[in-house]
Amino acid sequence: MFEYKNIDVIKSANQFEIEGDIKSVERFGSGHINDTYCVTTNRPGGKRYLLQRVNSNIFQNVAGLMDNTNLVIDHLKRKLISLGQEPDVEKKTLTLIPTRTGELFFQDQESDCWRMFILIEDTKSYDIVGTPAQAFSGGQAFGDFQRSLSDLDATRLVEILPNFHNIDFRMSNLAAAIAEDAAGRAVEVQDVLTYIFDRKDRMRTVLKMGNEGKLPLRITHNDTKFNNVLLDMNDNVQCVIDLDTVMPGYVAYDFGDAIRTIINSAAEDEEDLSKVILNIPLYEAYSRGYLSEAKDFLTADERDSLLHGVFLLPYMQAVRFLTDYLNGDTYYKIQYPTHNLVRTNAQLKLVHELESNEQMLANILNASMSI
Ligand code: ADP
Ligand code: GN1
Ligand code: MG
Repeated sequence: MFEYKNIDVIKSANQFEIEGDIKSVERFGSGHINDTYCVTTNRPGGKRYLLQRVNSNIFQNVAGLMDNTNLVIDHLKRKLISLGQEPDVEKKTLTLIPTRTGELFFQDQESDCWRMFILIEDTKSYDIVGTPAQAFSGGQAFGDFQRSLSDLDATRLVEILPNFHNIDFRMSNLAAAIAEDAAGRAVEVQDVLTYIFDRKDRMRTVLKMGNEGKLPLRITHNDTKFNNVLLDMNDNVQCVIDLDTVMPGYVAYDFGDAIRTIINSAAEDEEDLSKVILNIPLYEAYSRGYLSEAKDFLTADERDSLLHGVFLLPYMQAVRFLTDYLNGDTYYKIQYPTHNLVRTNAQLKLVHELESNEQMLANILNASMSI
């Protein structure tokens, strides 16, 4: 991949309507997909900005993606204003900074696309959740996000990554990766594949419910891992971020993906599998926070689907990491050659832990629904 020098990043940053002259650009955050930079200017007390190079290998329709982002942000801002929260609009939603020619993104000579947001100050995003209060706030954030978008016409959104959470699609990608074996790694992952294929029927439950017409398609976030919500310094909800995958989807996907990162006591790529254990108080807190916002709009079948999402999302994530490993690491950023395999095993250990505690997880979720 083409490596950007600071000077090139500054050049890209300068395409946007920022106030003041750029003092510095620095790498920021820990996402797996886009390259993110913090842009500081020399204006005393001035805003900082968040510049991102969108991963155009993954997002091939950047114009559609930016239209989606703009539409969603605009809808959320109008909602806040209608609730009398105008002064908080730049804190509680992302704000896009247009280019100096009024576009939503800038395409450079390498054909890479860049976009800019206001950097929301005095916020934190957590790769690993520490306290039930943080988990509760995260649940509120994503529940409120789904509710706030429930009256946005879904046909106005482009489906940016079709079949994103469709497990049949992910399994067929895995099968293709095994058949092609581009990196010659299939031989070393036979046990992992057995573990995955043993569970494939059960993991189709949400998709089956959807196909039977039991689950409404809603506008969902589709990347609800916990570092995609910003909390304030007191761990109250501030803002949902990373809107690249906002598309029609099932609520179980958002719920399951959030729980995937919250309930895991270890990092997504923990090598020591004995550390991948469940943090039940965080699960309970997220469930309560989410349902405090969502329970009134969820149907009975959607409520039933949530627990299936909890099993499905770490499983699907393992399938995706393993597919990338077999393909020779073309999708996720990696730090070392076996990174995607380590991630796969950590997700599957999580699936194992969830399966071993299924009844308790169900009981907690049911209790949270009746509060
Ligand atoms: P990726 O798709 O690579 O995950 P994100 O949009 O999630 O990219 O951004 C990466 C990280 O940057 C986030 O996890 C968060 O820590 C930080 N971040 C993103 N947007 C903002 C913002 N507007 N204000 C403050 N921090 C942000
Ligand atoms: C990616 O962009 P980021 O790091 O928030 C991925 C998610 C995965 C996640 C796993 C567009 O999310 O689907 O769940 O990594 N995003 C895309 O950490 O594929
Ligand atoms: Mg992110």
